[in-house]
Amino acid sequence: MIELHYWPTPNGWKITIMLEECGLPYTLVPVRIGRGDQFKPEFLKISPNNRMPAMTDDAPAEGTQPVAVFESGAILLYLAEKSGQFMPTDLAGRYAVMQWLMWQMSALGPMAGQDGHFKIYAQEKIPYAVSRFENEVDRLYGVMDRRLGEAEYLAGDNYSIADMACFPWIMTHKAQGLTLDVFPNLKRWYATLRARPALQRGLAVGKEWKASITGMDEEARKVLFGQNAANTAR
Ligand SMILES: N[C@@H](CCC(=O)N[C@@H](CS)C(=O)NCC(=O)O)C(=O)O
Repeated sequence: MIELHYWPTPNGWKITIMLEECGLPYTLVPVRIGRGDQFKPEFLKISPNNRMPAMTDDAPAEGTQPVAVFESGAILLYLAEKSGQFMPTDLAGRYAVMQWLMWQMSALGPMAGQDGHFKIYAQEKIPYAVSRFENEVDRLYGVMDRRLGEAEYLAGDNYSIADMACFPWIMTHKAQGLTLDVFPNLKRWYATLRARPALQRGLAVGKEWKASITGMDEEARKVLFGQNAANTAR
């Protein structure tokens, strides 16, 4: 069984979306990132970067030992391999997925994350940082829009883990004060994915946990911001 260490945030949703899409059974372990669960020694054993999501599989396809995986992109690849779904088997198709997945992990996710940080969470609003990340996210939306003007999905004709990785980071556009109206192909893709029942189930996972922690409260701010090597080596 897959055990997913999870909190309902964009990087977490990528995995619940995939699990719901591919139908693999799973259980959840909540990682209350605003309360510091990401620093617990038992979590660090499977996720040395202090970040969720992370997963274990006690019934892997090979060997008898459980397999642990951290980094959402790696988890998506693992689940695609285990389920045999949402990843083409031919070489060109596989690398079409892989390149857009790497693009999400290295560009869209981190840049949209920083954009959200400086616009929404930072108490001091720094104009240079706000415009730097907003411009970069705008550029990345443009890249995606051009790609989705030539293909239905990011990797071509078929919905894949690359689309699942990107979706939650496009979903944040309204909160970040961005619009999809100027990106018609991206808007079409977004609406198509939004209508998928499995994706909606994935987004609903753990919704009720969030209600117990009121957004970015003082305690969460202390835990999440200002981390460095010294204060995270517990
Ligand atoms: N590259 C990582 C990023 C994971 C990540 O940043 N997770 C956030 C939540 S979306 C987290 O665990 N934050 C806890 C913290 O900042 O201490 C991945 O894609 O898995």
